[in-house]
Parts: sequence; structure tokens; C-alpha cells
Amino acid sequence: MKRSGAGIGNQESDMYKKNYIESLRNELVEAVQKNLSPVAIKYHYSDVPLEVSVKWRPIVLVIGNYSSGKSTLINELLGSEIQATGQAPTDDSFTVITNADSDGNKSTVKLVDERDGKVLLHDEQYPFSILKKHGDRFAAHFRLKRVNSPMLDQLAIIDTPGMLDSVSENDRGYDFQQVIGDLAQIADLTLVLFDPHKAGTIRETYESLRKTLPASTFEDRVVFVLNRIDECANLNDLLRVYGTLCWNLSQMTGRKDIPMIKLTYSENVPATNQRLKNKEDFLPLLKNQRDELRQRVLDAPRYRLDHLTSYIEVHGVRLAHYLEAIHLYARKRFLYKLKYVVNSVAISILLAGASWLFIVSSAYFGALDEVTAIGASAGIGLCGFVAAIVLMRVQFLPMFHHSTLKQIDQITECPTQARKDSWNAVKTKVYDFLDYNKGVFPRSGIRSDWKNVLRLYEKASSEARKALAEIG
Ligand SMILES: Nc1nc2c(ncn2[C@@H]2O[C@H](COP(=O)(O)OP(=O)(O)OP(=O)(O)O)[C@@H](O)[C@H]2O)c(=O)[nH]1
Ligand SMILES: [Mg+2]
Repeated sequence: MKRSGAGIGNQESDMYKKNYIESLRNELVEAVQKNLSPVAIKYHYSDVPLEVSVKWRPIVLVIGNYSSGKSTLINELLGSEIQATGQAPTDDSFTVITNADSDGNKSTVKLVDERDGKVLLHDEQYPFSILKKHGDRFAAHFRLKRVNSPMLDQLAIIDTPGMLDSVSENDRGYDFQQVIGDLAQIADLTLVLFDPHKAGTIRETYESLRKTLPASTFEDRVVFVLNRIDECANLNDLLRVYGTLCWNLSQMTGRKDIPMIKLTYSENVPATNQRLKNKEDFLPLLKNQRDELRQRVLDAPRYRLDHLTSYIEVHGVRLAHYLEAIHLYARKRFLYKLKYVVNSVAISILLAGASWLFIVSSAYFGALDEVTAIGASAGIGLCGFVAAIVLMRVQFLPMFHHSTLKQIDQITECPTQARKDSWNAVKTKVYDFLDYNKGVFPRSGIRSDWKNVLRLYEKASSEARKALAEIG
């Protein structure tokens, strides 16, 4: 990987740094495209090229309870009422909001056009093809809005339906938590919004984030926000709500240290305006962290490089583990067949020998000449061998296949937590692959593909980490 511009250090202009980051980003995407994707597709690790999820612009995902103020926050960031807002669950769609390419007047921010989910899921320029698996019900709740907001020059924002209780979640007709997990994997930053009325009712969503995001980048990629704090009656009430949220988060994370929670409210809501003017109220005493949140959103593109690097690492490790598993399965099957064939040859020879003894000692066949007797016993031995091979194909190999699939966890060794994690991520894919082709697939090349993936991802990741350290 060539690194243009490295070493210029502090004198680097912002422009130069931006170009450097851009060229590094392109090189990393190319590394995925050239080295990981062809192998991932060849062995059905992925149906779509891996770079599809990372080659588009940086993405900020906004999730949270219904009416926690997601759409209000997004409108505020964009500087226009692009998303519908309102009390009670308002919006049941996932909306990708990105910029319109038009160079027209950007002083008035407005919606330029809207596309429906089906187009979005099938258009290769967008990174959403992995969501096709969620079916038509999901596609009907997925759309793209193009807006001429300068805020969107470098990023896209995804507004999501408000989370409901898990009973109502089941009525959606698609797996909401899985969609959130898939989107969080593509996103460079996920904002998780709570409001004082429902502080901490998103356990399942938290779990799907935890499962899909690499542990190493989780803290950088998820920001918790306690929004609408202006609705707390007083400071004591706010402390009570904050305490409840901290407690719920620590229950979800299983950790005692609480992640940073941004305390925010919208100053555009009329009632809040009045409270801000009222000096006896607690609101004027408290810093609204809205600006910090805005800055965090604007910084999302900077995290894209880290994201891309960990994407290469995560998929490099998983793909290598996947290939190792199917290589070991193929080797085990080959050794099983070899042992079976050797045993069959031995038994057939014994059978031929026994037949010959029987023929020469039998009063009935004793009259046969020697060549015919040898030919007849060799024929019996051969028939025995053919029968054994047929039996192996129709009976023993399927039995071997099913019992290996039943004990799929024993295919590879997982002595460390990292190995267990990568195995858990690929186990179903390995099972599906072996189940689909019934264990019959070309064995040659898997081992070298596996070793190549290991070598190439380690090289790409170490060079990217070095470059990231240089950028600082
Ligand atoms: N007091 C107060 N009201 C807010 C604040 N943010 C949003 N609201 C109001 O809360 C209601 C819900 O806001 P939305 O932005 O629609 O919430 P949402 O999370 O997008 O809701 P769904 O799309 O239904 O999940 C609206 O009536 C907003 O005007 C805030 O910070 N303070
Ligand atoms: Mg909304």
C-alpha cells in the first residue's frame, strides 16, 4: 500500500490531510475489493462484495424510543423540517437522508427528491444490498430522501422508526433488531436516544448492537443521548431520570462504569423557549450538549478510516475462520473416505481369497481350471469392493456428513474468547454452506485461499493502523 504524503507531519495543510485520508480510504476499499471479496463470494461467505458496505459515504444512524426526538434532532441538524415529527409513534420508516448532487442554491434547505426502498436496495452505488434479506415488508418501510443541505456534503443520516415494546415489535413483519444491527455495522456513528419518560427500554436493541459491532470500536461508534431533558419538572427529577438510565445501561452492559451520556433538548420547542427565559427554572443552569452532539455528527467522516480498518480486521478474521472450518471439514471427509477405501480394498482382497479357497476346496466347483477359479474369486472381490463404494456413497458419507454437522462446534478449535467470537459469527454460514452442498465441493485451493486471506488482511490492517497513528 503506497502512502503518499506520509511524513510531512505538522506542516500538512488541512487540504493535504483530507486528500491523504481520501487516498488511504480508497486504498483500503481496494484492498477489500481485490483480496477479500473474491474469496468471500467464491465460498459463499457473503452474497455481495464486502466493499459494498464501506465504499459509500460516512453514515450516522439515529435510533431510540418512539417520540424520543430523533426526527426533531435530524431536522435541526439539517436546518429544515425534512422529517415528520409529533407525539405518539409518528414514523414507521427507515429513511436514508443524503445530499442531492445539484449545485443549486443551498441557502434554502429543501427536499429534492424521494426514492422507494426497492430501488435503494438494488442500486449498487448504495451500501444497502445486505438488507435485501429482510424481505418486502422491510423494503416497503425503507426510503431515500435527497436534500440540498450543506450538512450532508460529507455524510448521510438514517432516521429510524421509534422502538416499541417487544410485543409490538413482533407485528412489524420483519426483524427490527436485525435491521438495526445490520445498519449499525454500516454506520460510522450510532446515536441512541432516550427521553425522560422511557429511560432505558431498549435492551434487545442494545444486544443487537453489541453483537454486530466489534468490541474494539463500540465506544467510539455509539453515543447515548438523554434527550428532552427540558421536560423534567426540576433538577431533582432530572437526576432521578439520569440515575434510572445509568442503572438500566449498566444492567444492559454488565459493567459498572457508565458510558458518557449526552444531556440534550431542542430549543426550538415553544414551551422550552419560555422555560429558558424563566430564571428560576433549572434549564438555564444546565449546559445543553446539543452543540457537542452536532460536532460529534460532523466528525463522523473522520471515524470512517478507523471503521474501515476494523471492518477489514473483523471480516479478515471471520473469513479466515470460515475458510479454516470448511478446509478442516474437507480434510476430515477426505481422510474418512481414504480410510474407508483402504478398509474396503483389504476386505475385498480377503473376500477374493476366501472365495478362491472355497472354490478350490468345494466338490462342486473343484473341477474348474485354475485361471477360471482365480478370475471368479477376483470378480467376487471386485463386486464386494464396488458394493462397499456404493454403500459408502449412499449410506456412510451422508452419515458422516450429518454427524459432523451435528457437532459443528468441534470442527475448529476455539481456545480464546476472540476465537469463540469469530466462530459464533461464522458458524451459521459454515453450517449453511456445508448443508447446501451436502459436503461436496472442490477441496483444492481452500487451504491456500485461507492462508492468503490471513496474510493479506494482516498486512492491510497493520499498514492502516500505522497510517492512522501517523494521522493522529
Ligand atoms: N419538550 C421537548 N419536546 C421535544 C424535544 N424533541 C422533540 N420534542 C417533541 O417530541 C415529539 C416527538 O418528536 P419526534 O422528533 O417526532 O420524535 P421521534 O423520535 O422521531 O418519534 P418517532 O418517529 O415516532 O419514533 C414532537 O412533538 C417534538 O416536538 C425536546 O427536546 N423537548
Ligand atoms: Mg421520527
